Amino acid sequence: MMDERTMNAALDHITPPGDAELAAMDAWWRAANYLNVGQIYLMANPLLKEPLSAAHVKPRLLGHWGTSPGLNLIYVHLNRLIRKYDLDCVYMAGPGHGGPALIANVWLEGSYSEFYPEITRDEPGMLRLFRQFSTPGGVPSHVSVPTPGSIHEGGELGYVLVHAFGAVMDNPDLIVAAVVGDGEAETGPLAGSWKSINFINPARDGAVLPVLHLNGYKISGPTVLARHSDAELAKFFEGLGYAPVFVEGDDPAAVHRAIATVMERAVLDIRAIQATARAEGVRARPKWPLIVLRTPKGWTGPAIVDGVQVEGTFRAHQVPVSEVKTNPAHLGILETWLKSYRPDELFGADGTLAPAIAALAPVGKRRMGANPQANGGLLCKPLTLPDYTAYQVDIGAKATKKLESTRIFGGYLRDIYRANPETFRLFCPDETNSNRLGAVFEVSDRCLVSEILPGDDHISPEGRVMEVLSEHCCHGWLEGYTLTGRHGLFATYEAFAMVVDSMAMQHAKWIEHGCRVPWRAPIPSLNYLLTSTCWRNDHNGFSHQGPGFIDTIIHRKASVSRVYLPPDANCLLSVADHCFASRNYLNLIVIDKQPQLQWLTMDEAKAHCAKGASVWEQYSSQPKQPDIVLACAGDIPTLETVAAAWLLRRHAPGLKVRVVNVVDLMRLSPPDRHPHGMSYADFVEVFTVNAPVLFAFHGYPGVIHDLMHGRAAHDRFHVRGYLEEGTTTTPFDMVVLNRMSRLHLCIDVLRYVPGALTENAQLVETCNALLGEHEAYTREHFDDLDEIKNWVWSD
Ligand SMILES: Cc1ncc(C[n+]2csc(CCOP(=O)(O)OP(=O)(O)O)c2C)c(N)n1
Ligand SMILES: [Mg+2]
Repeated sequence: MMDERTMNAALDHITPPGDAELAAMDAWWRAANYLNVGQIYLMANPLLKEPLSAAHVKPRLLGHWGTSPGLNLIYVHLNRLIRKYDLDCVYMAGPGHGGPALIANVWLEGSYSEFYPEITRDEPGMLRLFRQFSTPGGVPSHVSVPTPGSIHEGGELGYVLVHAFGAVMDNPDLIVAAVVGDGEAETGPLAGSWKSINFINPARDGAVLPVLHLNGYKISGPTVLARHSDAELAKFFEGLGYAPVFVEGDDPAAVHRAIATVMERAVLDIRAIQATARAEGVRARPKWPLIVLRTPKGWTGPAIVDGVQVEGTFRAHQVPVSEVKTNPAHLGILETWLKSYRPDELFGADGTLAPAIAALAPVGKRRMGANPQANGGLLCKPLTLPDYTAYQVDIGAKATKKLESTRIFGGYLRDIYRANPETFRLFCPDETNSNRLGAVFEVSDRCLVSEILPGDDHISPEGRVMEVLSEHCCHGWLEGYTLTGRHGLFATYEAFAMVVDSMAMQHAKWIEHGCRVPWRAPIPSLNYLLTSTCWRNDHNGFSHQGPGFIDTIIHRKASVSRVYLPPDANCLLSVADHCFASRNYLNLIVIDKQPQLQWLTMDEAKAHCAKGASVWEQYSSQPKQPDIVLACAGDIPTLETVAAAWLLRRHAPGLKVRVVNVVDLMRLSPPDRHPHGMSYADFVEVFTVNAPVLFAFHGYPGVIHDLMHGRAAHDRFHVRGYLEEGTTTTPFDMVVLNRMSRLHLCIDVLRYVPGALTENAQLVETCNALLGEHEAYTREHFDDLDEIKNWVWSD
């Protein structure tokens, strides 16, 4: 922690900008505000060379003015410090709806025109900049993927801090200035992410400078934090471990002066904290600076419209003066507003920025729009992946050995950590041990930059296993980490992955859009390992059962969505190796952590995973011309399916059964809907032309029907899966409750194969009797029948 002496020394170094520099900075701010308003309103006459007329105004007025002056103010002050201290700085706008603000600034600094040469730095370019904003064929209204310097869209509010903190992990020189909207600060994820400083090690990580922007309002109401006094806010943030500093005002000159000093001090504090930690080691959690900025919403915009106060109120949130095309008074307000920025002082007659203002921009990659950290694929180094086959399981006689597959995978993960000491992290809501991944602790501790007690297990500030009981933090940090070009894995209980459904959806949109922006380099995929699955939460019960995250991923664009259901350890290793080497995907891997039968040798697993779906001849009674295909995807469905095939061999030997396993779920899609979709020929090879298919699936049955939509074979697929039945019970009871047990599958097979029911009536009785026995036994002995529990394959 920085002591008072260091702090004062930092203060001594502050040299506030002089009057001339402040005047130039104010001019930059006015220019950015002007460009903001221009983007929202104008489709012609960008420099107001003619009197403003209705014809110059866009027919649909879109965009958010209210947040923008604050975002612009912060931008120009960061620029000063970037130049002064040669900072490696990225800007993240929590209120990403302030898209026109960021676009204005990157245009002013010149980076925009480098990415988009047609948007020149002159009058024609300015006009194109205005015309493209929020118009058909143009650019979106938020700080979206096409915005240079952005790795945070901020459309769905709440994630700016987690993205910022993820970006600075293992990025010692990076500072992310993260603007938090006061409305955004009310969201659960944002409110839950202040704690991220407990996981930032100043010796090896960079720093986040949060700027809480209290403009007082969200869309049409006040914000909670803005109505708290400074004294209350100081206590709140001090309690969280920050050193908050306050800037407040509505007089531009005074605010410029105040924020310049406060921001410079914050940067020096950050540097002092880092210098101390880097020289002396990390002794305690530093008190990181945090700026609270109170300025009016829609500052410098129209004060009063139609007799109603707009500036400084919620009414300034979006377009503060509307119906400009049809209301001459409003047109007049707009013209006066635009002219209040004195554009003739800011831009030459040709639209180029006045040299004294342009000189405020940092140069080259230090410009926030050109910082490669915000195009992290450029900085990305491939992971050094150990040979995954070295961790293979010797399965012995097939399907006779039970192992915890994720524990095997843990060994592989440990060695990925070892081989990539600065570019790989595991993110997990304190379930690393529970998920059987504890081998990573042989190489790295859990990270905590706070008090550590003698009894703590593998906890240190140097740790790089990120355990925080917040799925939002885990997901958001990993997003920030991968968006800046590094690699990782989010491992979590299956049911609680749905806590971050929406984050996954937003990130998928980002990646997908990124694929269509030519200058965005591919980033490492976001990898999920879901364990503790719905089928094996017999100990936790119903609340812990929910396979719906699969639904979330399959509904994302085919270019980014990948879902894998490895049935055993060797398949898990093969799938994971593929995922870790990939770019620009959301890779979902689902496998339970409990001891489970091992089906395939490593060579078989490799071949199976390469195909994504294949016939398991070794478990089929008649793989060539079957009466029925028993298909499965997921570990427990695989167990029930193979056990059903085994029962059928014994009790209905005349029945020809083919067992198929699907490890890559997207193979089921028609090839025109997903790049992994099986061709018709491959599909027929696996599922035959016309045999009925009984499909045991890990998740909700509708997923399979959904994926298969468009295949001619749809009608002959009968899917069993999770039916939202569960409780605290035995493992086998879970599959019984959901009617996916081997016994149910056997009865279903007889129903779907013509004539089989009459020929094998005895088997139906046997299955029903066993189901009855199961019911009675479990209710009496609280355990599964031995013949179920101890079942292994035998030829
Ligand atoms: C999670 C989420 N909920 C709701 C919205 C809709 N929304 C867009 S802007 C906004 C108000 C934001 O207020 P604030 O964060 O204070 O931003 P600013 O005042 O700077 O515009 C809301 C509720 C959203 N974008 N994201
Ligand atoms: Mg606000």
